[in-house]
Amino acid sequence: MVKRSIFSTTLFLFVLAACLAVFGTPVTAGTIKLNYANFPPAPTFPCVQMERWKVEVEKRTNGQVAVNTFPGGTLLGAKGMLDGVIAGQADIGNICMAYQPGRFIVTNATSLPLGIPDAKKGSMALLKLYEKYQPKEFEDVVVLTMFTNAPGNVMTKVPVKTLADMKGLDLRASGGANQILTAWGANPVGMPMPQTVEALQKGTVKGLFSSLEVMKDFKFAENCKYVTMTETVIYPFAVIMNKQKYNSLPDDVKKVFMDLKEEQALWTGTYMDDQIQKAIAWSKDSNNVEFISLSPDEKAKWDSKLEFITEKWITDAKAKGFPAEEIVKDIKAFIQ
Ligand code: 3IO
Repeated sequence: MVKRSIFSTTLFLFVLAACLAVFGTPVTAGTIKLNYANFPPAPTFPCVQMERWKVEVEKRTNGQVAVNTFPGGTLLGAKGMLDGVIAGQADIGNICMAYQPGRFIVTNATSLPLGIPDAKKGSMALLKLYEKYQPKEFEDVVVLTMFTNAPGNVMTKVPVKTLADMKGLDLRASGGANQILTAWGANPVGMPMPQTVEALQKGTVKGLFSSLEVMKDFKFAENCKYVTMTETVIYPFAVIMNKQKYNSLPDDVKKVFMDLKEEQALWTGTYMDDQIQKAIAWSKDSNNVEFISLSPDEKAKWDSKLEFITEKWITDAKAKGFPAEEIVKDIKAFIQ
């Protein structure tokens, strides 16, 4: 009897030790539950990166943290995201800064026509810019990562080959991209990306100006049979966390989050760039989309229309007290 109980105690301790080794601290498993809100539908890149972050966090905290994700605006929508996270309606949220241009002066400078070549470089430049200037609009939150989409192109129901074709065309965009559409003579219609699905179906807009992965992820290729390659302008995004909630986390969890910040930016930029190639192939092969390149002469005309935009931004931002020239110089340096 005695011998047997010693055996079972030993076995019990052994199993416990094995559990600890494999699962870390089972006592606290999943005790920290975080709600993560996102505004677009689950298959789109902001939500794909959210699911990747969730998996990494749960793995790296040995299950100590459980992340509950809410895609498709089910917890917070595009425009209420930042205030919702500050108020604690969600612990974490993903914002597209172009939707509130006046609120994010520094980070939205990445939406100027500065020649950001892809999402990977754009994402790293955006994060560096944020780290350097620490803009005060993020004071009440903790930034978990930032990233951008890839440069925008014009996706339309009608072919656009010249600036004359752009004249008065109703195109959906947001923030800095709207200024660019205006400069090209189009009629920009501002709305967050998820609303574009209905606007295109109803015909309220004739197309949109954004990164091409949406041709596949939102199935816009079914409506927009033409793409004019402009490769201009990105949209900056941030993932933010409620500050009190962040401060309440154990140090080892905080470290996991901070260690993921740059890695997640790089992962998302890389994923986005890859997704663009897949969307182009899918649009051509399965949806017969025509891709239009501007001739060098025509391209020069389009580019010349944008020259004043950065100059004007510098004047306006300087008047508001921002080191505008330095910000522009930094973005150009960060993308090298
Ligand atoms: C975007 C926003 C949500 C889901 C997929 C997306 N791809 C590019 C964007 C950028 C954007 O918000 C926009 O308005 O073009």
